[in-house]
Amino acid sequence: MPTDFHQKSLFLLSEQLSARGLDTNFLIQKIASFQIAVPSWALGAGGTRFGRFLIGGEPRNLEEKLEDIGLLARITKRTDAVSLHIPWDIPQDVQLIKQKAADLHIRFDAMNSNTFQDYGQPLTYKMGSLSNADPNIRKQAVEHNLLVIEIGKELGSKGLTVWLADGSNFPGQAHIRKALQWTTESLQEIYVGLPADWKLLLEYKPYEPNFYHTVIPDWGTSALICRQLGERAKVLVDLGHHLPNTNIEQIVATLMHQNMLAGFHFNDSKYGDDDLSTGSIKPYQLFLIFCELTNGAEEKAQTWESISWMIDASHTTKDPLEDLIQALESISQAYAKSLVVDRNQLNQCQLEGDVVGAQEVLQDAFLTDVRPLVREARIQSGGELDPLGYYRREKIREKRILQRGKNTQASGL
Ligand code: LRH
Ligand code: MN
Repeated sequence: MPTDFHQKSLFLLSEQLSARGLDTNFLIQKIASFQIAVPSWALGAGGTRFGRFLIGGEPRNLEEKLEDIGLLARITKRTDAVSLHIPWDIPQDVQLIKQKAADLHIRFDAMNSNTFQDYGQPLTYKMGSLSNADPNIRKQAVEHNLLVIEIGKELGSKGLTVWLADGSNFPGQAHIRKALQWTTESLQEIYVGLPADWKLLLEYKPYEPNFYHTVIPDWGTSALICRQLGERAKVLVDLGHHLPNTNIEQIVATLMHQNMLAGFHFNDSKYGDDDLSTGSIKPYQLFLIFCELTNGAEEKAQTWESISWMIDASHTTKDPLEDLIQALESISQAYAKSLVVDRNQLNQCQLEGDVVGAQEVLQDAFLTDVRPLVREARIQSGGELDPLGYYRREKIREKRILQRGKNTQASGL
């Protein structure tokens, strides 16, 4: 993209925005400071039960994962952090990993525990972890989470994300109330082990890998448990963890209203927990979610700084790094579009019951091409004008294959 095209489109947009009383430079600063964490488990080709097709040049260890995130940070300026998953990413040498991350200007966002797989621990999680009827297995799962906190403390993380696969596949298999009670008691032991400046992000999911009941299936169950744990326990919203046609922006508004929104796992989906590229299927929903977020923060329902922003995706057909470049871009665009909503006009319409007018205000913002703003925020931060173009022009994947090999497989899903 010729730079002058960018300049012209930015000039036209800033004319449009100042006509609405919006300060382009203020918006560019807001967008530039909005950083999204990248998951350590989404740097290789993701698989499904029907197969996994390697992409070539996948990172072979945590150092190489940090290199890939460092590259994304440098060319997009949309990410400055990694979210690690334990045991997939246990640092063999903590000091080396800290130095590597510091050299790449990457910080460690929330840590993720894993009690949904067996990876050589003494007792199996087949029939559940924190909710397991066997107190020894619950104890093992609690200790795993406390270990994850210890690793995170050394790396400078300030959060623990707990997602439980726990549940059942058939009626009668589980005692639903006892499973909930055991889960809550186990989480209380974990919460007690949480450093005072950490938060616990409790992720819900309606189904998969269990297909009859899941102990924490929805935002309400997660919120009820968080209330019992304490004020530093809040609800993590993974966009793919909702039954079809769920109004996710209303869930976000409700959680902000209660100051109980921990953060996001951004992705998109058509049917289930598809973990597709954010904004690739339902961009208007993503925009509406950001409208609730920016308005909730402006009206002090919950502070912007208290919310964690992370991607959680799986790449079965795309190059993981290209997919992440696209996701970072579409999240930034949804945020930018929410910033250009004419709030005064919308509030007026809501007060007057002008339903048509209200939709006009929202869609005017959604249909505003904010790409010049996001581009300008990136280049003012030292990023590439066109990160995807740069990635392809520089043949980064080809170079990774030469350096790492064609059949390397990154740890993760
Ligand atoms: C569960 C989930 C969770 C992660 C896993 C990789 O579906 O969203 O956040 O632990 O994906
Ligand atoms: Mn998730």
